[in-house]
Amino acid sequence: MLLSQEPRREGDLPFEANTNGNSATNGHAIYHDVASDGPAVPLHPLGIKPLGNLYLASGPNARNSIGIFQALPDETLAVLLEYFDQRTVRQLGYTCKFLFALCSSDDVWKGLFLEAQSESKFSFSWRGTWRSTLLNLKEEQVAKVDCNNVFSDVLHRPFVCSNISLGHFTSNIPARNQISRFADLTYDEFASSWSDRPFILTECIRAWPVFQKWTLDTLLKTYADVEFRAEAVDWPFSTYYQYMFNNHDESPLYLFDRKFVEKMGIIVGKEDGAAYWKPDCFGPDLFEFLGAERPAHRWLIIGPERSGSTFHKDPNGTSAWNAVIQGAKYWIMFPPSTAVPGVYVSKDSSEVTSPLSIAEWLLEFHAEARKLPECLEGICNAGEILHVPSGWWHLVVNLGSGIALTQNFVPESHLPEVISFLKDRADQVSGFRRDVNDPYQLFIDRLQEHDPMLLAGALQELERKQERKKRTWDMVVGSNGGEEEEHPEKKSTGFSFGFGFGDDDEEIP
Ligand SMILES: O=C(O)CCC(=O)C(=O)O
Ligand SMILES: [Fe+2]
Repeated sequence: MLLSQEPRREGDLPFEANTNGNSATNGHAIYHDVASDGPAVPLHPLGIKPLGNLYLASGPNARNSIGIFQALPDETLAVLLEYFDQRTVRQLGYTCKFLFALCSSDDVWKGLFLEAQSESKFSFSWRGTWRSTLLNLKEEQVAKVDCNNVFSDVLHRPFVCSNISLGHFTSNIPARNQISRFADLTYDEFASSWSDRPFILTECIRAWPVFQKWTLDTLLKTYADVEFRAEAVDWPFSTYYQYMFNNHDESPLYLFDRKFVEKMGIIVGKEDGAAYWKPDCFGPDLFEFLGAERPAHRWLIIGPERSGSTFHKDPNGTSAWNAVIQGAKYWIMFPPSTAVPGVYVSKDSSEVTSPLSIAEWLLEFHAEARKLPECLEGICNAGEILHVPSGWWHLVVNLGSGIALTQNFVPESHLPEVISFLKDRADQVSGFRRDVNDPYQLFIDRLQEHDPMLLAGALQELERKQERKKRTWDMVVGSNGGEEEEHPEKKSTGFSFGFGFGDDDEEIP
């Protein structure tokens, strides 16, 4: 349980400390998680404390004043709030200190803001929090209520998560976990030895013009009015820039735009005036056979410190590269069949459940994950590019504000996985235009048209794999009928495994 020390004196709240210039810690009293050696956490801006502090407190408990709501745990109150409209949340917050603290939760206001924007797009100025932005409140208009008799992990935890020091988790990477680093690789080296392993190339993208030209400030000058997609919203870059440098979100809104080439009017490829090009080492990308019908494949990624991507595998069995133009990213990666601590995958792999925020995963599971022999970790700095092999799990977090470019591709060595994915996981295929009805058949037809030998080889490889898998299964269940009685659907004759290439270990119980 998180326990923090009491404020040293009455009114030792950051907003007051800031005005009197109290500064060794920038006006923030340091709270320590005394139950572990975890990172220090500053005082909550409203003075809210973790529940553990209640047992040391002598004064009143604000929760005693919430009337009928006392019957509900904090978790339920937080969920209940999601059903209320703006006016109700605001007014409920004015009734007492505990409900003020609850109704000030910026997660709730983020939800209200996004809902309002989806109903009708309105113009706004970013004002540091979702609540102030939606209510258009200037700093001096924001109510500041001292909530130091509010004790709640539900309310305190997001604050802890948005203030963790990332360095605590991303430094001291054990030597055996380090992602390999090279200046560059040839395609032959990639194809023969590295298409199944993550690596970082330190020189390969330095010649890209965008590496010299793009910083957040130059992008602001050139593209201030261009709207980019950031999760559920399209914001002018000038607004997103303001948000980046003035937010306290546990999971900051992440700019992830797949139409950036068109929006920015840039050229991609090795031709005059190009902004950047595909690195040679990854070789041909077989989804190029799909032309305009290929699924979404390249993104501009911009985000502040702490933004990033929670654990996932890339879509459709593709591999990817991710190039950092400004900033630095911490990566933690696992091979396809690893059971990653804190990440729960449904039987058909269609659903992945993990802590909502990167910070929460780092706090709860990083130490355990780091001990797994399959774990790989690394920091990809500006001017470097990282390879994500097909099917690998990865979590990525920005260590500072930054810009990156990413592209998904299908190298020859992973063609079987991609064919298998499109065929056997049709319900999980993503990124294709709506009018592409049968991505699997389309890809097979295009491969047949452009490179029939390659297609034949991939299909043979899939058959061999299926045969191996069937043999393994027969060995596991034995050849007598005993098992078949209990699992008639798994009879060795007539039972189809499909290609099941990508995650075979997940499919054999
Ligand atoms: O830069 C990042 O946040 C990682 C992006 C990523 O993993 C992806 O695009 O699939
Ligand atoms: Fe990814």
